[in-house]
This record gives sequence, structure tokens and C-alpha cells, in this order.
Amino acid sequence: MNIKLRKPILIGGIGISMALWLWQSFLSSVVHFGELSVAGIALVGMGFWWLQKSTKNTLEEKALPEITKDTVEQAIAASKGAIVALETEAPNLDISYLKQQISNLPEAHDREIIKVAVTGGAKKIGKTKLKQVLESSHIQENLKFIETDSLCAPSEDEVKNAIETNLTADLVLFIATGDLTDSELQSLKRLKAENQRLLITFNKQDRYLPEERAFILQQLRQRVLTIAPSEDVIGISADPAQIKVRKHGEDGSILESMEQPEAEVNSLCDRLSEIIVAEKEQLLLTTTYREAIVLKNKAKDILNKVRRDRALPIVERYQSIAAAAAFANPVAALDLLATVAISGQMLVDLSEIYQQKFSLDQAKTASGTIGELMVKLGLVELSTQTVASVLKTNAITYVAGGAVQAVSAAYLTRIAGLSLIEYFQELEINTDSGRELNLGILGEKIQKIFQQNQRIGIVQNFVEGAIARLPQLKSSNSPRAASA
Ligand SMILES: Nc1nc2c(ncn2[C@@H]2O[C@H](COP(=O)(O)OP(=O)(O)OP(=O)(O)O)[C@@H](O)[C@H]2O)c(=O)[nH]1
Ligand SMILES: [Mg+2]
Repeated sequence: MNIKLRKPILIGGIGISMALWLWQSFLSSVVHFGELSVAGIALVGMGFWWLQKSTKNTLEEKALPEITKDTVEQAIAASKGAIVALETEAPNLDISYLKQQISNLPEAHDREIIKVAVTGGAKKIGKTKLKQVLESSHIQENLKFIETDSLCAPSEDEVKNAIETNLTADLVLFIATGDLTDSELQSLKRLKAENQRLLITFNKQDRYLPEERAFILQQLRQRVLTIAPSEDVIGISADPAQIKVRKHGEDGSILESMEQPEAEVNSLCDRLSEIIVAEKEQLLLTTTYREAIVLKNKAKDILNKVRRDRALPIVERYQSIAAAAAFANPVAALDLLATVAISGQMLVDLSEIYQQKFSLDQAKTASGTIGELMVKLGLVELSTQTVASVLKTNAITYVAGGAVQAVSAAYLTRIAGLSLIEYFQELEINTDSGRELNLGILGEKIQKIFQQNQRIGIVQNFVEGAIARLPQLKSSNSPRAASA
């Protein structure tokens, strides 16, 4: 048989040789220093105890909170809340399909059929074969197996889609054919982080000698220690390769033929059965919980789009106001620009759209802080420089002293407005209202939005638009432009 030894086996082999060498040195030292042997054994014992203890701790630390009926009900209530907000704010939108899906949720955890996704991190690992074998093994009447795409696709979008599909199942049967790649491990961690129940199989084990199989399985168990307990990592052969069989005839003749060994999936079937019997309710609750969160996020995305459409014209209005004000009274110090430009009233108006209800006083303080934050981040200086360099290409308008400040004020207002929109969008609907601004998070948003908007094409367009809105600048003969 052609056996492919993989790297981990080699590394494992070296590890084992090293351990043996250490063990032998230890034994010889015990022989030489008889009086130390008791202490030595005690030390090793301590080491094992510590190792076990720390392994247990990591597992316990990673243990996920159990999803209870209460958690599921709260998640369903939150998705209904999102629907109510959406209906109130956009009564003309047809969201009947979402409402229907949410109203089905309370019964979802009484479902009879358990959905098992059969997946893995690569192609040709035996998904279809395993699905067929399991379907014909009649483990349980109520199991439905679904083969899903590989979890390690070339693009992040494809990976995300594959993960989402696997999260719609009640349990994921993940197939590996030896050691795991880093991306396979990452996908498993992502599923685990979403409370997905996992069973990991080492398929095609018939390609290895029995002692190698045990070794590879052990390696795999070790690798996924924080993701799945050992009993949920199982060696199988869904479709073992044919083997050559020799039959000796009575007349001394030898008859060679190829035979198809039976699939080795019994331990997997047993474990699957055990899990279904012991955890059925928990599996269904957890899937329902995930579905509720998905539906809530769908509703929230639509709501955010509706709100954004209403918020953008507001930001644009304050851009013009800031530009006109800075043009009429150009502030001498750049540092003052942002604080002057970001209007407290814009914050009040935006917060209203996102149901955050800031008072004007609160908003004024917050807008001052946002201005300071922009100065600290160096955005005011950078913006004015970029705006000035774009304006330079237009000799006529550049002569106007207030132009740089006016356009910069509009630009900074836009950055602040878009950042606030992003910030508000991420808050929980209904539950986060009336909270103070988290400046750390807002600062991150400001930097992100600023970077997105710093591309020269975007700034160019922005400057042209802003200049067009400043009537005094349209004509090169305007007194202001001429005198500046
Ligand atoms: N030796 C051996 N070969 C196997 C085993 N299981 C599956 N195969 C072979 O692996 C190949 C791929 O099997 P499939 O079940 O089609 O794999 P898949 O993951 O569904 O493939 P894609 O859907 O194309 O990604 C086939 O030639 C199978 O016969 C196994 O346990 N041992
Ligand atoms: Mg297939």
C-alpha cells in the first residue's frame, strides 16, 4: 500500500523520540541517584497533575454559555422589536417574509427533524460518500444530512457564506483526512464561537497502517482540544479502497481478486446517536437562537438602510452650513476648525433618527469632544492639506482665503457625520438608547471613515461639489475672491 506520511507525523515522531530520550535519562538518573527517585517521581506526578489541571482549565475557559429557553425567548423578542421599529419607521416597506419567518421561530425548537451538515475544509474528502453511508445506516429516522460547500474557500465572502450555511444546521460533521490546516482550524473556531455543535472525523483512515491511524487521530484530537472533546473526534473510512485478496485453491492454485471492504463508520454512528438522544432539545434551542439572531440582524440591516437614507441629507445640510460659516468667518487657528465645524445640532438630529435622543447640551459637549478627537488624530491638518492641494489645481478659487477653511469645515463635518452614522448603526435597537457616546469606538469609526474618504478622487469630487455650493466662489470676480 502506498502510504503518505505527513509532516505532523514526522514532527510527532521526533517529539516521541525526544520524550523517550528524556524518559531514559530520567530512569538512568533514578538508578544512579536512588535517594532522589522518590522526589523525582513526585515531581513528574506534580507535572502531570499540573498539565491535566491546565488542560482542564483551558477547556473550561472555552466552555460556551448554554442556550436556555429564556435566552431563545429573549432573542426572539429582540428580533420582534427590530420588526416593530422597522414597521414604525418604514410603514411602506414589504417585510411580510421577515415577519413570517420570525413568527415561525417559537415552534422551531419543537421540530422533529435534526439537520446535520456534512462539510470539511477541502474538496474530495468524502462528504458525499459519508452522507450516503450514514443515510443507509438508519442511525435515527429523524436525521437529515446536507452536504455543504468547503469551509475553506478562496475568498472571505465564500467562507462567510459556507459558515452561514453550516450554522443553519443543528450539528456539523466536519471531515478531515489527517492533520488540519490553519484555515480549517479557524473555520472550526468560527463555528464553535456561534455555539455550533461539532463532530470531527478523520476520514480515509484505511490509507494508513493501524498504528499510524491511532497516531494521526491522537494528533487531531490534540489540535482541536479547545474545540471538541476527544470523544467527538472519530476515525472513519466512508469508502475504503478496494483490497487485493488471494484465495488458495485445493489444487495449490492462487486466485487473486479485488474486494471492497465495508465502510467503517460504526463509532461515528454510535456517537451521533448518543448525541441526538442526549442533546436533541439543546441542539434545537441553539439553532433557533442562531436563527433569531440572523433574522434580527436582517431586520436591523434594513432599518439601518432606511435610517441612513434619512441621515445623509442631514449631514449634507450641516456640511453646507459649516462651509458657509467658515467662509464668512474663517477661523485663524486650524485647531479651532473642527470644534467650530461639528455642529451640536447635527448630533441631535442624527441621534433622533437612531432613537438615541441627545439633548442639545449633551450634543454640544459631545460635538466639542469629537472636534478635539479629530484634532488629536491629526485629521484637521491632513484634511486642510488635501483640500488645499486640490484647490491649488483651480487657481481662480484658491485665491479666496476662506475657501480652504470652508471646504475643510464641510469635509470634517462629513467625516464626523458619516462616523456617527456608523457608530449609531452598530448600537442595539431599543436597548442602547440614552447611552453616552463611547469615544473609543467613535474614534475608531472616525479613523476608518477618514481613511476611506482620503482617496484623491473622492476628495476631488467633494471639493468640486462644496465649491459649487459656495455662491461667492463661483465667480472669480467676487470681491472676496479678488481681495483675498
Ligand atoms: N480510500 C478512501 N477513499 C475514500 C474514502 N471516502 C471517500 N473516498 C474517496 O474520495 C473521493 C471523493 O469522495 P466524495 O465523497 O465524492 O468526496 P466529496 O468531499 O463529496 O467531494 P466533492 O463534493 O467533489 O468536494 C472518492 O473517490 C471516494 O471514493 C475513504 O474512506 N477511503
Ligand atoms: Mg461531494
